[in-house]
Amino acid sequence: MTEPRRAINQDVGNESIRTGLSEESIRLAFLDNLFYVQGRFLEVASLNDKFKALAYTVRDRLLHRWVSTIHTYQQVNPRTVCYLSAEYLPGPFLGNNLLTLGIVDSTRRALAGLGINLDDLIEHEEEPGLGNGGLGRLAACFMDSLATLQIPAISYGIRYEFGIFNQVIKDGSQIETTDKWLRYGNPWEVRRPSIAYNVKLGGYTEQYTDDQGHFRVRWLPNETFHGVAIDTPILGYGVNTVNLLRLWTTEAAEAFDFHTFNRGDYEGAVVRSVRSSTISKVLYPNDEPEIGKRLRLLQQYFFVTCSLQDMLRIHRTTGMSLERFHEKFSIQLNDTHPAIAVAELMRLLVDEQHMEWDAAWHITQSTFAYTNHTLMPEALEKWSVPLFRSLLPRHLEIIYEINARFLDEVRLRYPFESGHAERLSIIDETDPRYVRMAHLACVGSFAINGVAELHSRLLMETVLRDFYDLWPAKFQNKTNGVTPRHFMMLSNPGLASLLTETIGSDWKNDLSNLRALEQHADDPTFQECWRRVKRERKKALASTIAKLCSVSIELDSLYDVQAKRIHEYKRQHLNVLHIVTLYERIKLNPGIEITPRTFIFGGKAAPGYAMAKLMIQLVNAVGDVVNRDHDVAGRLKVVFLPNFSVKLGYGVYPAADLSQQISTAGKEASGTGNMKFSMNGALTIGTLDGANVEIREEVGAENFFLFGLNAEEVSRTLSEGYRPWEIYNGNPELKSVIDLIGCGFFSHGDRGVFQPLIDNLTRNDPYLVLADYAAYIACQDLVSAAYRDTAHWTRMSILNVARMGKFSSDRTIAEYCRDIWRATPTPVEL
Ligand code: F58
Repeated sequence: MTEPRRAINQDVGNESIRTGLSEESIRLAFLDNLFYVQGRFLEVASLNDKFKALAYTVRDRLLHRWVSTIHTYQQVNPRTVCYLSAEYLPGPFLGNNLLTLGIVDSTRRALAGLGINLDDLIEHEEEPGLGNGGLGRLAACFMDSLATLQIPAISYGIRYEFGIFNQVIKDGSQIETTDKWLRYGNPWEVRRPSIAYNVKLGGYTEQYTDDQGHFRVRWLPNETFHGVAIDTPILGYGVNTVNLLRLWTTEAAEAFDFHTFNRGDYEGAVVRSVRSSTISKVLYPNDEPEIGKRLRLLQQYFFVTCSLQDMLRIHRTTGMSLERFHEKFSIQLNDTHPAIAVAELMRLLVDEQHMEWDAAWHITQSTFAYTNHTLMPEALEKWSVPLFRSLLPRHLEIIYEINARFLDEVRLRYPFESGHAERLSIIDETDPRYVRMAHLACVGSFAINGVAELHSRLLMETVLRDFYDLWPAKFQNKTNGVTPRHFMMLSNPGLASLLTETIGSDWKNDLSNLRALEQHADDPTFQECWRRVKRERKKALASTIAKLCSVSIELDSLYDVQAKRIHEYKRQHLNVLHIVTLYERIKLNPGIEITPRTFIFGGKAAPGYAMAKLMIQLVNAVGDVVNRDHDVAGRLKVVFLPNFSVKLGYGVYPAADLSQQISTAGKEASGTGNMKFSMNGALTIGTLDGANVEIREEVGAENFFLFGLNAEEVSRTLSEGYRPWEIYNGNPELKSVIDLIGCGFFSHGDRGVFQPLIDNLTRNDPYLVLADYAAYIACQDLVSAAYRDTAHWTRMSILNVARMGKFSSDRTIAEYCRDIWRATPTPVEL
């Protein structure tokens, strides 16, 4: 039996086993945690017991740095960035924390000494799926960069009990199941019962005059509950800075409502407490906001009020006057989901702190900055005024007041023009009236930014044009980035080692140093190593695919990957049209020379988005036929990887040869998957959309496969009366592909299954799939030819990686710090 007692309170050499980083300390700490936290001996411990024992061991070391960080901040009182986001997708923590602490190797050896394989424990971890896609993942990349750049920051959000649903593919269709990520406990979080705030809801407001004769308003809610903080430490790479991910969970203010209980309504009392505890239960699995979802507005208000109350508490501890709140904090609104914060901060300052309106408004407008992530008009959040009034009556009054003052300013600015006030108003005056959250965010913020150059320009020209005319200086661009720690070092250690051997390790903290690779791009020996790394990752992905999809794939085929949320504007169906085109070409001409390809898809569809679900069905239906057909064996395979996640992404990005970024130009705000692929040596086939434009600029047009209409051509085509039917009839290859799908060839003769999709494409085609089809196919033919020239392909792959420096989230965060937050590094000594 392994002796845990040996470990208790022991020091190893001059290290404490709680904090030491040596192999011996880690091994003893592991056994200690296994026994005293899990109550287990090694001999009977399950994989999960071992995972948690290691996680606690690592967490101790994080907490050590956390204490030092807090201590430093207490002394320095630095300016602090507060990131408000309804979503976070941090991925699994274990591997990353080992990496940032620099103890991967010592931990591996410590465990090996106990007969445990570290990779099994890393693989075991279930990730928090607290987000839908790009927006939540961006927030996680930002946390890593903020900590690595030593910027004091708190990321606030919601600790959903159930994250994004698990996707199961049954008979080719998506089935959703509950994500019970907390089932076996979460070793990374620290619950803070003493950091709890009241959250009020509903009721009405009342005017009164206070003792000093001031006119005031009070809010008399009909419900109150608690938000409690649950913290996760976020350590920067190679530094001691630990920032906070502070997520709020709901708790009934009382176990149950005694007042109601005493009146004999036991059930009513319990129902109330159950109702409030549902607020942080589940993440909305949509990639568009759902108008009228009461619970969603509740969630937004819930996490915003807890976060602002928390900032006010922290601010009080600094001894600074309330008038200087905006000097201490800069608050970033991650899209409009937390935009209610503008009204809530006003309420807290005016109603609760009894500040004058103008002073409070000055603080509010100096504190907030707003990031927009979408141009799609249907995705701009708005709440009906009646719903808003029923939940947040005081906020509605405050918004009306903000709006009245704002519209006065607008009328002064445009005295003779009609229409501006109506278009800019925070309230949309249609029946029923709506609160436009993007307008509230714009009015309440000192800075507004898009997430790629094209997106920021289109924002200024289209959805926020009137705001841009009014306040051009507020507008900025901050092109997204992703963290190279997660998406290169952690997920592609083979590539990371090769890079470090070749150019040294400076690239890890400054990705622009990858440029030094350029001089090796044509070196045959280096190219050989480069291909070996890629091949290893392709092999690993092949075995994942064999396990998850029971499909065996050819290692030498071109891995052609599209992994992202399923949406018509992202055009997974355009990808399928290409697959069917190749399939038909082989069937018609079996001897045809074709570059062998494996098409890999991954991504979830919103449960209520029928067309997206049909697109998943189409991928699987085509895959079923293609993968079984002996005529194409060895040349085409199609797989749909179920339940795409950050963790699966770690296996996918490094293995890809080709990255599909084929959205309709003008629709994808930025994209970040495009960066992850390219950073790992995949070449991109893409449109001039989002950050693709800048990726192409950086890597060079000759190393990027561009096709399709640009954003201006897209809007012109649509406004001139687009007729997809004519394109369908005018292109025989396209027609025969669509007809093959339509005649039931991929659906056991059932012509009905894919008819809605075909009708949509041939009659309506809002995302111009058919308009771009011919250009896409021609471009894919170029890809196929290019892949056959191995040395040239490898050169392009190397140059892609070498020129990706711009797309590190460290660069993005440095720009936010400089241009928006005015935040500077605060180093922490241990
Ligand atoms: C994404 N938005 C953009 N929204 O689509 C993508 O282009 C961009 O790269 C990324 O943000 C980061 O800037 C996105 O992921 C959501 O998932 C929201 C979830 C909640 C409802 C509204 C959409």
